[in-house]
This record gives sequence, structure tokens and C-alpha cells, in this order.
Amino acid sequence: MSNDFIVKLKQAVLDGDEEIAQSAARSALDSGIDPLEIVKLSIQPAMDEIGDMFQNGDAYLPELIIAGDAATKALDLIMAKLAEKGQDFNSGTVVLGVMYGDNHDIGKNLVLAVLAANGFKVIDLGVNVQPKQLIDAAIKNNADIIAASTLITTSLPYTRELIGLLTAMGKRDDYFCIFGGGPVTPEWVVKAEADGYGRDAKDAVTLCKKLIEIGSRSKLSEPIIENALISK
Ligand code: B12
Repeated sequence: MSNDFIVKLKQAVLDGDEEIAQSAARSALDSGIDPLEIVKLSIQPAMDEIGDMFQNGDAYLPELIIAGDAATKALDLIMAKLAEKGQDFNSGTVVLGVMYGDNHDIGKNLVLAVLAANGFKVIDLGVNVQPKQLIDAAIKNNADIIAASTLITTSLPYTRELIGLLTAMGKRDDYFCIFGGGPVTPEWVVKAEADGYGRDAKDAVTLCKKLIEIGSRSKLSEPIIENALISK
């Protein structure tokens, strides 16, 4: 029965039907399914499907927009559920933002919600963020980790710029830098000399916890790769 809600939610996101998306998400949550499983089994595949259709010319920008809006409505409920846990923010401090030129914030918001639900204090800089803004916020908030999200290929080089700028400022060892989002790959993370990759929001938490446990960047021998597709 509970699986029906998952199927219904996926279809509602694909159809861009906000009302049905919300009611299906509510029913799925009420039936006790783990909030992140709901995302993994319905919202994420729906977004991938509509994204592929867009790429192949089988869907257009309006369809992408309404699907994104329906997903956001469902995620509002899911994130509220995650927030219910109530935390005292003692896991560490993360500065989070979507790189310059990119306005995709659904995944970033999910990463934020899950990190917060796991006790991280998250400084959210929103979308379209310049590398220097992330660094300034990290300095100001005495952060442990800088987390950059990007969904579009043209914004990917700004992640590398972030590392270059930190190095030029003599601050590279002060913060762990982690990346995630569509065009980011483990290979890119290695090439850009970053410290970690996470495939999804759950991975982001595992990754941040591992880095905080290591404590200092100087003790990290190689980037940590958390890839839900391979490891789960
Ligand atoms: C919804 C959507 C939109 C919405 C965004 C709404 C919003 N508020 O975010 C709208 C309609 C506005 C939009 C606009 C555009 N889009 Co768009 N969009 C998508 C779509 C379908 C889904 C993205 C999404 O929300 N996924 C669901 C979330 C939950 O997943 P996620 O973002 O991947 O995040 C997860 C992980 O990646 C990871 N993660 C994310 N960040 C981080 C960070 C860290 C540190 C870690 C560890 C993990 C992590 O955890 C997240 C949660 O599990 C994708 C297709 C796709 N398959 O991704 C295209 C897609 C990203 N869009 C694309 C394009 C081209 C555009 C436009 C340029 C279209 C246009 N011609 O105008 C514009 C760009 C505008 C801009 N400057 O940003 C392309 C990008 C191609 C590329 N590689 O460059 C895609 C891939 C579609 C495609 N296949 O062609 N888009």
C-alpha cells in the first residue's frame, strides 16, 4: 500500500501537480516511510526522468519548471519531517552554496535539511554564489567544511576556482571542501584537489561526519568518496 504513495508522488512530480504531490508525500510520510527513501524512490527519479526528457527535446522549460515546483512542495513536507528531530547543532559547521551561474536549489536545500537534522550548523548562502563568498562566510563563521553544489556544467569550474582561491589565500588547510550535484564526479573531486564527494544528501552527512572525525585537513591522505550508487 505504502508503495502506491511513492508511485503516485513520482507521477505527480512528473505531471507538475503540486496538490497531488503534497498529498502523496504526506501519505507516504504518515505511512512511516523514511523521508530520504521517499526522495530516493520518487522525487529523485522523477527529476532525472524529466531532466532526460528535457535534454532529448521531449519536454520543455515550462514542464521542467512545474515539475520542480511540485517537487519543492513535496520536499517542504519532507524537510519539515526531517527538522522534527530537533538538534543542538554540535556536529560541526558547514558553509553551503550553489556555485555561481547556477540557480538549482532543490538538491542543495535537501542537503541542508539533512545536515541540519544530523546536528550540523549550516550557513546557507543560497544560489549563484561566488567562490570568494563561500570563503568569506567560512572565515566569518569559523566553519569546518565548505560544501559546494552545482547542477550545471558551466558552473563546475567555479568549484575548482574555490580551491585555487583558498590556496592562494594560504587557507587551504583551514577548511575541508566537498562537492556534489549532477556534473560533479569523484574524478572531478580528485582533479580539483577537493576533500570529498557525495552522491546524495545521505552521503553528504556521512561524508561530513567522517571529515569532522578526522578533524584536520592535514590528516586527510586522499578525498573521501561517498557514492550511494555504488556503496548502497
Ligand atoms: C528542476 C530542474 C530545474 C528547475 C530548478 C528549480 C530549482 N529551484 O532548483 C528550473 C526549471 C528552474 C531549471 C532551470 C534550468 N535548468 Co534545470 N534541471 C532541473 C532538473 C530536472 C532536476 C534538478 C533537481 O532538482 N533534482 C532533484 C534533487 C533532489 O537532486 P540534485 O539536485 O541532484 O541534488 C542531490 C545530489 O546531487 C546531491 N547534492 C547536490 N548538491 C550537493 C552538494 C554536496 C556538497 C553534496 C555532498 C551533495 C550534493 O544531493 C542532493 C539530494 O540528494 C535537472 C535534471 C536532473 N536530472 O538533475 C535539470 C538540469 C540540471 N537543468 C538543466 C538545464 C540546462 C537548465 C537550464 C539552463 C535550462 C534553460 N535553458 O534555461 C536552466 C538553468 C538556470 C540556471 N542558471 O540555473 C540541465 C543541466 C545540464 C548541464 N549538465 O549543464 C539538467 C541536467 C537537465 C538536462 N538533462 O538537460 N532546472
